[in-house]
Amino acid sequence: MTDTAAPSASLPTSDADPFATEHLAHPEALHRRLRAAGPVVHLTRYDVHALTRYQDVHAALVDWQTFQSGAGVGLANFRHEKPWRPPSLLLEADPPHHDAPRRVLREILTPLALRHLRERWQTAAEELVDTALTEHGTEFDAFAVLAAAFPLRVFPAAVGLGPHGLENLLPYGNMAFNAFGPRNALVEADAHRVGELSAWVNAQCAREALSEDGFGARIWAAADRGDLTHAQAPLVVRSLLTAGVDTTVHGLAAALYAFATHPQEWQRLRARPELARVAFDEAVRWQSPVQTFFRTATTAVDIAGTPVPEGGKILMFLGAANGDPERWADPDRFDLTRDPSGHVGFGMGIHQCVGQHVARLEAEALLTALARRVAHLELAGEPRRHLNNTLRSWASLPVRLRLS
Ligand code: 8QM
Repeated sequence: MTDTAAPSASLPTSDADPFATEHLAHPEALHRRLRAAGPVVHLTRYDVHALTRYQDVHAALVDWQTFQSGAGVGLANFRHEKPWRPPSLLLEADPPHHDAPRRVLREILTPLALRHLRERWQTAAEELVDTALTEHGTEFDAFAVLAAAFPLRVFPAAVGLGPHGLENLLPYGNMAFNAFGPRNALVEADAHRVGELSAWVNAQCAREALSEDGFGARIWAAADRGDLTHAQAPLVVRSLLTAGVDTTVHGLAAALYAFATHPQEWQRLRARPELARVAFDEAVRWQSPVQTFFRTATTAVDIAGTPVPEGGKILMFLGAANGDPERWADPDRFDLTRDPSGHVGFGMGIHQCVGQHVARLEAEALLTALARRVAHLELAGEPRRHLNNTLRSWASLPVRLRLS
C-alpha cells in the first residue's frame, strides 16, 4: 500500500526527445511509435505525459477544467518558472480571465467582420502572383515568393501596422514558437535577439502605432467600451502579431507543398476553385503547422487508465492526432475529397484558433489566384525545412510551374 502514487507498471515510457533535430525534421516515425505504444506515454527526458491518438488529444483539448493553459502551453510550468514574456491573455489563460479577451477577438475576426477584406486580399494575391511570374518566371522558391510574402503583405496592414520593420515579424514568431519547447539549441540561437524583437513588437501594439481602421484599433476601441482594460489591449494586439504570421506562412507553404506533390489534387482545385478553403484545412490536417502544445493537469487525473499527477505537464501531439489511422482513412494522403473537419490543427475547444477565418481567407485568396494562372506545379528541387520546436516550418520550397 506504499506505491499507489507510483506510475503503474504497464505505463509505456520513451526516452525519445520530440524536440531533437531528427524528430523535428521527420516527426512521422516518432508519431507512429508513440501512437502504437499506448494512449499515454511517459517521456522520461522531460517527465511529461504524451498524447498522440486523435481521441485522447481531442478529449484533452476540450477538457479545459482538467487540462489548464494558465500554467503555460509549453514545457515551462509557469507555477515554477518565470515566462520569457508576460503570458498571453488568450493562449496562456483559463476561464474566467481568458473569456473577455477571447470574446473581443472573436467578434473582430468573425467571417462577417472580415467580409470587407476579401476583395482587397484577392486583388493583392493576384498582383503577387503576377509579380512573381514577371520577376522570377516559372521556377522559383514558392516559400519566399508566395507563402511568406503574401501574409506579410496583407495581415500586418489589416492589424494596422505600417510598412516598416515587418521583417521582424517572422523572427519574433520563430522565437515565440521555439519558446514552447525545451531550452535547446534552437532557443539559444535566438536568445540574443529576444530584447530587440520584443521591443519592436511591443511598440507596434501601442494605440499610436496602429492605423484607425484595423484589428488593432478595434481592440483598443473594445477597451474604451470597457470590454477589456486598457492594460490588456496591447497584449491582445500582441497575440495577433505572435499567432497570426508564422502560422499562416507555414500553413500556406504546406498547401503549396501538398499541391506540388499531388498533381491530381491541383487539377481538382483548378476545376473547382471553391475547394480552396477545404484544401487549406486538409493541408493543415496533413502537415499540422502547429505540431504540439502542452497542458497542465489541475488535479490528479486518469487518462485512458493512466494516472497523471496534479501539476504534471501533458504534451499533445496535434500532428500525430491529425495522422491517426483510427480517425482518418489513409491519413498520409493529401486528399481534397475527404472531409478534414474535426482536425485538431487549429486546436479544439475554448482555445481553438480565433484567427482561423483570417487564415482561410488568406489561403483562399492566394490559392484561387494561383489556380487561375497555373496549370501545373511540381517541385524543382528538394524542399528545405526550417526547424522550430513547435512549428512544422520551411526554409525553401523550389517549384516549377506551367502556366495556363
Ligand atoms: C499559437 O500570443 C498568443 O496569444 C498566441 C501565440 C501563439 C499561438 C496562439 C496565441 C497557436 C498559434
